Amino acid sequence: MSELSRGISQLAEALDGAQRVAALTGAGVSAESGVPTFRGDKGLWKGFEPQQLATPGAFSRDPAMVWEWYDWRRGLIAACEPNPGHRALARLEAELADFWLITQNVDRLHQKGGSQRVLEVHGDIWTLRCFEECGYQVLEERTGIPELQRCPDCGAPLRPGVVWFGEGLPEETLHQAGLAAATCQVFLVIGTSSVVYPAAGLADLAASRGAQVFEINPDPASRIRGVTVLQGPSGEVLPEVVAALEARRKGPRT
Ligand code: BV8
Ligand code: ZN
Repeated sequence: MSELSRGISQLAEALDGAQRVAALTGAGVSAESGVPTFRGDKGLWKGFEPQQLATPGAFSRDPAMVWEWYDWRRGLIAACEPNPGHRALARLEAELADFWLITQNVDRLHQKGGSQRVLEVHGDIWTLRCFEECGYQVLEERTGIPELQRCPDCGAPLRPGVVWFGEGLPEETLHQAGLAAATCQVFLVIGTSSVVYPAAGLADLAASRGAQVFEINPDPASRIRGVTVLQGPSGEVLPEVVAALEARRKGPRT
């Protein structure tokens, strides 16, 4: 039995016996849908420093340029469909009594793939809101809007509803994600380079409370002691994990 198949059956067994399960996903989960990752060779940040684009300072300095970069990304994402990894996570939510999906992704492909309970700790690219925080926000799913949009209530520029570097994460969402990580028995780290905090700290929190941590990534990055790595693309590994869990539940109780 290969290392990977051993990992898959270990994870299926752990999921089968857990009361609460939490998963943290990153850009790698959307890679097989065609959404470029942030730090891969064709990374979204290519040629740009994240601090150049994904910060409030960058937006106040040059809102049109930052807006254009997000509009380009929205166009990219709009052409992408959920992949088998997204769908497997939606099946996991249906199969498990208490499953929390925490995502750093802003593309909403988890929801498009059927997940209902998604904690978007870095916001989402389809919500626009007033840069001056006057309270205006709108769901804007049209793409190809190259020119900077203005707030209809106060005239300030509209910004994407994502969390930029140096900005706090949405409090209630982060609180729920922290609670899930602190009280789960199994924590999955899927498709993330685990470099961006506080999201990356959720796996440490889960491990510190005794959860079993599993990482699914072709290029594993987690530094959690005792992490079990399932080395492979999430679009292939996750469906096998869910199939193994479902087989355990259909077959005679072991
Ligand atoms: C905060 C939304 C405090 C926007 C993002 C200096 C200055 C300022 C801040 C800091 C600083 N030093 C440290 C910080 C903290 C900073 C941080 O952690 N920086 C890092 C870079 C060191 N964090 C913050 O600033 C956070 N806020 O700390 O605020 C505060 C508190 C209260 C009040 C005020 C302030 C905010 C962080 C959020 C930033 N926003 N995105 C947008 O999308 O444009 S971050 C961005 O990186 C994305 O959200 C992305 O999800 C996230 C993490 O990247 P990954 O998802 O992991 O993607 P990556 O490309 O890196 O990796 C892909 C992985 O997939 C790889 O491992 C690869 O192997 C794998 N993969 C590839 N293919 C597959 C696969 N896996 C599976 N299957 C495949 N097929
Ligand atoms: Zn406004």
